[in-house]
Amino acid sequence: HSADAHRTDLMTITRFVLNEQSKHPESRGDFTILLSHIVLGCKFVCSAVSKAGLAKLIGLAGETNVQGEEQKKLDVLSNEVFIKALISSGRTCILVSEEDEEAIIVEPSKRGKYCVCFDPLDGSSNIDCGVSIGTIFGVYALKDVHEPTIEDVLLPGKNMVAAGYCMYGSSCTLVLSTGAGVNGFTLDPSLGEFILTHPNIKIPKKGKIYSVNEGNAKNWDRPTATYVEKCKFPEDGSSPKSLRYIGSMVADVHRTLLYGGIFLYPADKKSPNGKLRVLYEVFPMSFLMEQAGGQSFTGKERALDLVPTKLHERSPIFLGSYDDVEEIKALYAAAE
Ligand code: AHM
Ligand code: MG
Repeated sequence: HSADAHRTDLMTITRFVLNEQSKHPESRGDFTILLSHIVLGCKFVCSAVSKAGLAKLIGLAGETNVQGEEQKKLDVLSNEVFIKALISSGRTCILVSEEDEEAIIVEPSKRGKYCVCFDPLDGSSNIDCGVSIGTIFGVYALKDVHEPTIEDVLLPGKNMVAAGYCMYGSSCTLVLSTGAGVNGFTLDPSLGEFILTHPNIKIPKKGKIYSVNEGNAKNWDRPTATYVEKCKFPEDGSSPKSLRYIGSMVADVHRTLLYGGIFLYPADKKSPNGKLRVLYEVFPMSFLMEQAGGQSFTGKERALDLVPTKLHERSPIFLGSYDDVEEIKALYAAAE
C-alpha cells in the first residue's frame, strides 16, 4: 500500500538534493556536501536552542560556568559552529555572517567555489523567552576561487544558486530552494535526519494575513501607511486582514509562505533603509518567495535585482503572496 511506502521510504534532505543535483551532468556532489555541513550547523543550533532554558542548570550558554569560564551566548556559539562547519566542508571560499563585521576569506587549502551569506541565529529578541528563532542562508557560486574578494558576494540576489532557512520552533523545519521550487524538511529527532514533509511549497496567490511591526507606524512613509490602513479597512468590501507578528523573520516568513499574506519591514523616518540585511535576510527570503510563486519588493524594485554595495547593507522589504505584493507595488508606483 502507498501508506506503507510513505513510512518506509524516507526522503532525507541529502537524498533529495542528490537527486536534484544528478539532473545536472556537471554536478560532482559539491553542493550536497556543502548542504550537509549547513544541515549539521542547523542540527547543532536546534539542539542548543531546545536546551537553552536549562542553560543555567547544565551550563550551556551565557553566565559563568562552574569552572569560572565565561560561557558563550547562543548566537555567538551558533556562529562559531556554522563557520567551522562551513570551512571544514572544503567547499566554501567566502563567508559573510551577521555576527562578523568582516567577511571570512577561507584559506586556499580549504577552498571551494561557494560563498555563503548567513545569519546563524536570527530573531535575537525572542531567544530568552523561547519563541521561534531561525538560521537564514544564501549561497553564491564562484567561477574562479583563486583571488576571492568581497566583490564576489556584492551581487544581486538573483545570482544566488540556493537559499534557505531553518526554523527552531515547535518542530525544527528546514526550507530550501536550489532554484527549482521550494521544499520543506522536518527534523526527526530520533533519526537526526531532515525528512521531506513539505514538497513543492507554493504560496497562496492572495492571503488574509499581514505581518509588520505596527509600533513603527508613526514614522512610516505614505505608501506603507496607506497599505496597512487598507488591510484594516478594505475599500472593496472584502474582509479585513488578520495581523500576525512574531518579530522573528524566519517564523513570520515561514507562516507567510505556508498560509499566504504579506510580510513587511518597511523604511521609516528613523531607519530609511529599514532594518533587515540584504545579503543574509532579504535575499534568501526573497529567493524562496519567488521560487514559491510569490513576490518580493523593496519599495523601489524587485528585491532580487538590488545590487548591494556593502556586506551589512539594509533594505526595506515587502514579500509574500503575489497579489498582495502587487498592491503595495502599485501604491509605491503611484507615489513616485
Ligand atoms: P536580529 O538580527 O537582531 O535578530 O533582528 C532581526 C529581526 C528579524 O528576525 C525580525 O523580522 C525583525 O528583527 C524584527 O524587528 P522589530 O523588533 O523591529 O520588529
Ligand atoms: Mg538577523
